[in-house]
Amino acid sequence: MRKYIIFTIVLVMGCPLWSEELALQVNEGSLILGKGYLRTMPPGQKVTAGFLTATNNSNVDCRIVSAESPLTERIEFHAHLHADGMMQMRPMKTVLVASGKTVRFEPGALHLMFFNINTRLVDGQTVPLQLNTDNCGSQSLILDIRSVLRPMMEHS
Ligand SMILES: [Cu+2]
Repeated sequence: MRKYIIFTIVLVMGCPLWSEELALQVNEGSLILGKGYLRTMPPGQKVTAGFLTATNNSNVDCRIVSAESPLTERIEFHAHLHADGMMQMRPMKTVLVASGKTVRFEPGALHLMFFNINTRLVDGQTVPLQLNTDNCGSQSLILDIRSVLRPMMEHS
């Protein structure tokens, strides 16, 4: 352990560029999550989609690397693609939220896919979600559960 620390100090002192980069390192809590919700599932289905916005208020780019929820052990990031006239979903390993930018997970576009759900999702209830990132720490938010039958509300 001590060896590792000394090695790190030498590295930092020996390389001005590297230490500048360290000074730019951001505090956790620089990724702001909002407008989170999860769709209820039609009977018999165990898969559903979740949506939210993620704003990176830090001065470094951040990648969302994983998502956790008590609802399931398997949450993926999916992008929608139009290929050969077909709508396809493509899993993404990570989602980049560039410095100063907002990424929207929304219907028909980038979304969170929840698999193997064994609980019934009830409109009006909530479910916690945590997103883990490389440079922006881990952030949590509460997802509202919304019925697929409820009319979509437009936000101004
Ligand atoms: Cu999907």
